[in-house]
Amino acid sequence: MTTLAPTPDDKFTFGLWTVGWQGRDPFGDATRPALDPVESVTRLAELGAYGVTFHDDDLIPFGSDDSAREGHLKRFRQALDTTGLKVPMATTNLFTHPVFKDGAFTANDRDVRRFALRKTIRNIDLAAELGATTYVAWGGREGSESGAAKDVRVALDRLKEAFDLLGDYVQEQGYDLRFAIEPKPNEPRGDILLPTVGHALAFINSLEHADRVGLNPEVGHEQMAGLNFPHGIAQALWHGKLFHIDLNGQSGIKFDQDLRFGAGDLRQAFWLVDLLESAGYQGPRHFDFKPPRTEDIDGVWASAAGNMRNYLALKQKAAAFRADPAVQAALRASRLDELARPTLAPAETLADLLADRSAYEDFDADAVAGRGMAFEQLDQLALDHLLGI
Ligand SMILES: [Mn+2]
Repeated sequence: MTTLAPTPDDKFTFGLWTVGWQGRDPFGDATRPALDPVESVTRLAELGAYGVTFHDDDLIPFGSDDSAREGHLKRFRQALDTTGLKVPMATTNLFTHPVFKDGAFTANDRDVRRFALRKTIRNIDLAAELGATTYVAWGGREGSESGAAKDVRVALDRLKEAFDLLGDYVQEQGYDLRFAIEPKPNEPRGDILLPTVGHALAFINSLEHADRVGLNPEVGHEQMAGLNFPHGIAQALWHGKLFHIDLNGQSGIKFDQDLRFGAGDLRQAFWLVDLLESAGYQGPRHFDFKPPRTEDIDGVWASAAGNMRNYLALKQKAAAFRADPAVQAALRASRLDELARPTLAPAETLADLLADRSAYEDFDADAVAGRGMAFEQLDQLALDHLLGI
């Protein structure tokens, strides 16, 4: 067993809002004091992280004047310089201030939409200056609680308008920056636009700067909709759209738990790490979790460290699973190699298929139906590896 101690080479990143969450929820007040972003940067660097990410308001409280803004940024830049932590991603808070109660880019109020664009562009400038190459867009309040309140087709026009304008801006400025849309089915709105990976992938196709827009899927968000997260990630990879990823834990269909990665559905976490590592995903392994409000500050850092430890442990388990000769035999028994073969032979045509009597007229469906797939044996081997048997 090699070390489970993370290093910057592992590309682990954390949002300032994760460790900085004070534990305020819809039913209770904060259980922890505010955390200075400088302390977060310092502690995360000590734990072995590669970088930090932020919403504009995490770093610069909403409404700060220019001199206060510069003061916050100066301290943050100093902390980055001292620790060597990177800022690979940034995003905009378009959900906390009451002005965004009906959304931002799709708010019915036009002046709110214009303000949201200006707020985003201002933080895009900062993101580019700090070296970020991904700009995440989570449409937390782009949605509704009731039917007539939101004309969804028109709202999607406005959402496209926003991404087209932001793409124009980034292109005009010459920034090396791509957008990553983060789907979520609900919470805080009753229903949110672009609720799943699939909805967002389809939407991106309609954008003027489609090449510059991809996804930032979050484990818990897909699982809140009962979906298989590794399947969603596999499809995002297949489309070349996995620009970034939010790792955390979720126990089934309930409120957005934001548990540390590895908590919640451990089997999906295993298959996710297996997928990311075998697919050669190069982006940051970004944790978007919330240390539960039961924890004091020591618990916050224990929770943060647990994310990275669990990822590295699952990476070891997945590598051992793939390298196991028994697994390789089981994969063949389950005909994964056959799935990889095109259904028509090289140079074979559709006419050839239609003329192939063995494919239809002489095909013995009952005999073929009798073949076992041997998936249970394969899956048990995975579970054995995961359990360390
Ligand atoms: Mn979440």
